[in-house]
Amino acid sequence: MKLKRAADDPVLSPRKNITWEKDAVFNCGVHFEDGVYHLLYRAVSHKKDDPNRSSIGYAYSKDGVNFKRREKPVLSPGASAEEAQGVEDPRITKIDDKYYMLYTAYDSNKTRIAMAVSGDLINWQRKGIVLDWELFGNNKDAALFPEKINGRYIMLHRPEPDIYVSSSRDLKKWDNHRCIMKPKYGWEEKKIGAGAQPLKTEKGWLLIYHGVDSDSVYRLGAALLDLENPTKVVKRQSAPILEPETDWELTGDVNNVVFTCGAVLRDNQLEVYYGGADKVIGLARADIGDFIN
Ligand code: BMA
Repeated sequence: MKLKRAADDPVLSPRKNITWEKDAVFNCGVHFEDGVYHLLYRAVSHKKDDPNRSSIGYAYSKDGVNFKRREKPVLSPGASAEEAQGVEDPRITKIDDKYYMLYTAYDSNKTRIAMAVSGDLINWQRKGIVLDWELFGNNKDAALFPEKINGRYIMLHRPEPDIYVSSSRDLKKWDNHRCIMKPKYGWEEKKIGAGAQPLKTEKGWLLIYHGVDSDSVYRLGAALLDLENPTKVVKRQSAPILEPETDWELTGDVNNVVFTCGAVLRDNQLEVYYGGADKVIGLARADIGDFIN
């Protein structure tokens, strides 16, 4: 499987007149429902003595390409000591009638996984840190599965350099921690991490993830996890499905990066929203038919 860019240009770029997102908009979670694409994206405003402080903004679209944005962020940094330096990389999952956002809480030293819950994707209630820092150290790249499996909620996360799965009865206490994927191919030699929220197919959970090579180039890859036992990797493609090629993927705030936090699957059409060089948001698509069969 290979992703094909929907256009030569990004679908979302920073709004220069909006302070909190004037310098970068990138890594976004996406949720598609009733004909509307909802994006929750990481936005950055650089200040000379305070670079790289992230908020999370909201955008929506009917065609998946032309987005309208809210004036204000839906989540701002600084609500707690853990989030003092930013809220980053949101991943969205709908379970029953609630939306869950897992995001990175950054305090300028440690990264932790945090959760927020919403009924409308705009008003979010913080639920705090998901796994104690003492358990895994720095952790991020977390995403929830859209349904319980064997009565338990399932979460992907990434203590460096591997992808883990943990489960929970109540979304509060997490256990059954299992490493499910380690770096394997040259392009993911340094580390891997979950990308988009897991997408259900009849052949397994489709996982679009990122891999980082020894030169810190970020690429995207694809794997399939067993439907009933998502700790089992059924398939993993050896070649990346997307790598930095366009100017806006090669050059930005962090060069040579394609990084996803969200994708939509409609029939066999996969639509991946991704950050280009930590600066803009691009869209690329693929037919997953050959990959899952
Ligand atoms: C990762 C995350 C992402 C970022 C990537 C490349 O560690 O912080 O938000 O896109 O690095 O800089």
